[in-house]
Amino acid sequence: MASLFQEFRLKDVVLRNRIVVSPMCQYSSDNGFPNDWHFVHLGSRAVGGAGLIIVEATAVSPEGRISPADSGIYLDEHIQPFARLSEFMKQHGAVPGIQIAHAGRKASANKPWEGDNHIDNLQGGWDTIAPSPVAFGGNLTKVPKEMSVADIDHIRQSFVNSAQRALAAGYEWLELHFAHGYLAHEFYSPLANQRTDQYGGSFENRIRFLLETFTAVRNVWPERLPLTARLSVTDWIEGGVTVEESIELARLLKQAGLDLLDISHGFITPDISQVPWGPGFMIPIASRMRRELDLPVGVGWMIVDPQQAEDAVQHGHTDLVLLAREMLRDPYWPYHAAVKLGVYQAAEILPVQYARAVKR
Ligand code: 8CM
Repeated sequence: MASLFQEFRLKDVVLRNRIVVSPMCQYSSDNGFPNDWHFVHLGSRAVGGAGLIIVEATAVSPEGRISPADSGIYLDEHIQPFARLSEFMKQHGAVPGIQIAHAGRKASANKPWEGDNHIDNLQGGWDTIAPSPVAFGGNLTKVPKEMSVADIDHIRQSFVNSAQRALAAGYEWLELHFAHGYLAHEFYSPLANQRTDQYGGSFENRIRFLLETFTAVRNVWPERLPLTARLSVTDWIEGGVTVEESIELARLLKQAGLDLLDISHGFITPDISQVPWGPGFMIPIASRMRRELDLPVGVGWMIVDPQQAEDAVQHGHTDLVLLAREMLRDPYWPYHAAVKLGVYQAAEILPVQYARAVKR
């Protein structure tokens, strides 16, 4: 059996394989509510055979949405429509996960296909908040309001409340979005955090929001279910966060109960010129972190070829492989990967309605 198709157990959750649908914003919600688009998008990928499906970055508060069309889990009314999604994913053998997020200074933006730029408050945008009053730059020119300690307490509690709603909605895997230049990463990176209080300056202070938020969520998220975090482990820029620092941060998160680290990178500034783009370029970093931390990891980025995914798992570089764009191209990527890797009875990856008609 290919390593990619071996089960993966984490706490009380068992994934049928190592293939994960990475959280991908659909910019298709109204006031945070997921709808039929999300049902089909996520449902198709459950039918397609993924082991774990992580619902897109879902905002913990309205002003934490990247765009007005982001999904959110900041109202109790959101629970039921999210439950409809998780139930279908479970029926088709996928574990339903969800990523909860706050976009910080990158919030209040247009959809990517409508410009990706900040929306003026007179046109439906809103005031953004962040650790420091420093704009992201590029298309995102709004200067955020510097968060007070009361604001920080409030957002930490919003993460807790959203985690409880995700649990009530049947999700079995929770990921905290600590990456991609959004709020938590803005605290972590000196490129966005210029605070002089207990939340800025030293490494210990810059990680305080992340550790406190993680710990507060861990206190309400059941021990039996995985709690993970996606971290931008490097900013790729002089003066930004480094893999070495991130190993130290992950060590502290592990002590606080982190079950798996979802290894990502960058996007704290619009300058992505130093990112070493290429197929599976994050795999070597994941491999190092997995080894040094002795912690399960997942990794994505430009993983397209089933053999590359298989090698990454087989050689112990990663526990899970996250696919994003490639899953948009092909919701049946797990089935096609099984055929390519010569998995016996690949058709059984498909639901019975399809498998009976498919010969291999
Ligand atoms: C959009 C495009 C590409 C990305 C993204 C998003 C939105 C949220 C996020 O990452 O975390 O990598």
